[in-house]
Amino acid sequence: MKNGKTDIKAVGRAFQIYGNYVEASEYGSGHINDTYCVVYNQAGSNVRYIFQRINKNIFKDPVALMENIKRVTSHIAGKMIDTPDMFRRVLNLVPARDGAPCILDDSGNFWRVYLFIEKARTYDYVKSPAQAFEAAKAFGMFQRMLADLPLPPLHETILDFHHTPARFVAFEKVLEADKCNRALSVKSEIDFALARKSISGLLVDMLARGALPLRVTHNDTKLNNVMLDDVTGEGICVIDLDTVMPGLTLYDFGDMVRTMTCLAAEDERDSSGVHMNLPFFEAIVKGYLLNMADMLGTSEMELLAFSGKLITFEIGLRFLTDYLAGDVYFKVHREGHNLDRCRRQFRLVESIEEQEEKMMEFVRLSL
Ligand code: ADP
Ligand code: GN1
Ligand code: MG
Repeated sequence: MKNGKTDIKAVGRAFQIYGNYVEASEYGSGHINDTYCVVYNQAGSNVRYIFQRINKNIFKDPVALMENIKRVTSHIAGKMIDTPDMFRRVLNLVPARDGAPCILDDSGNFWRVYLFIEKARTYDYVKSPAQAFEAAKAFGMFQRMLADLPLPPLHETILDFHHTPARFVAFEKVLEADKCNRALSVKSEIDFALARKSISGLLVDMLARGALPLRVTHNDTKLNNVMLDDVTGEGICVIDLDTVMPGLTLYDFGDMVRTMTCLAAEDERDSSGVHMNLPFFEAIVKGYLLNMADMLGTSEMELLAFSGKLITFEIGLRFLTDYLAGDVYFKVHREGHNLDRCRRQFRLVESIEEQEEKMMEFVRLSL
């Protein structure tokens, strides 16, 4: 496929892939990288691979990022040596011809290749509490397996990624500049954000005074970053490892609440279906705690419900910030896309606010 300047076949030649190139197509619904499904014929069978062009505007040091991914995937693979389908349970990097985990093409873009995980898929919105349970269990297991990752700490691939107060400052800056003249038309969203500024710092302040531990976390635990088996529905592989780095477990748990308790898509325009559904929350708590209960401290447990509200607010704020800035960060596919996403997150924040007590009660009963 030659898509503009993208010659996927030439990219593939730089990796240790056997067989004849067949075809390539854009793949998935991620907001950041460019992902392709690429097919090779290997001695009569078609075999799929995932090719990804790393977004260099967002990831300033792709080499450090790939070093993280290599360490994380090797560590997990090391724990699965005897697991029959281990190649479906952890991402497998295909090395470049020179053995490196990625290549730099002539246009200055970094590419990596993964084995395609077959007979499993990701979902853009949640369908049942059972599915939420499976996804949360997989993310919990992922964190558990990384708890003993040897030092040194992983590289911070995006600085202050889940520093909600820093996200608030970024929002205030673009609001002040209002370079696309959009602020007037989104006054109610801006007011919504300003009214909740006070919750922004709660988790990072606790971290700063040692009341919450820094751990190895995924930092992008949305539903479509975990692959569920087509037959059993089991969460088999956590993917999208660009932001695995030191972080707070609560932001990981919170993003599950954001993406696995609401039946509406992340960019749903019709707000009538945007609710936090308690049975889904309960399923996430159960699934996550199955692998993490003995590792979490009391403060982490007590803030599980709050974390869902905070990150839903943070991501909504990031979508609003990007809308005001002129859609420069997240991929958009229609006019007002970031604004739709923001509204959907903020509506979910309200729904969580209405039910936070009940959510906390459930967590307490689970202890
Ligand atoms: P982004 O950072 O842009 O979100 P992801 O790494 O999440 O990119 O990949 C985008 C999508 O591609 C995923 O949601 C998933 O559906 C699919 N995908 C990614 N890696 C694999 C893989 N190894 N096997 C099969 N599908 C994959
Ligand atoms: C982005 O890469 P993707 O689409 O899985 C973003 C996350 C947001 C998410 C919102 C590196 O995730 O932080 O929560 O969109 N990733 C980055 O859907 O910014
Ligand atoms: Mg993704």
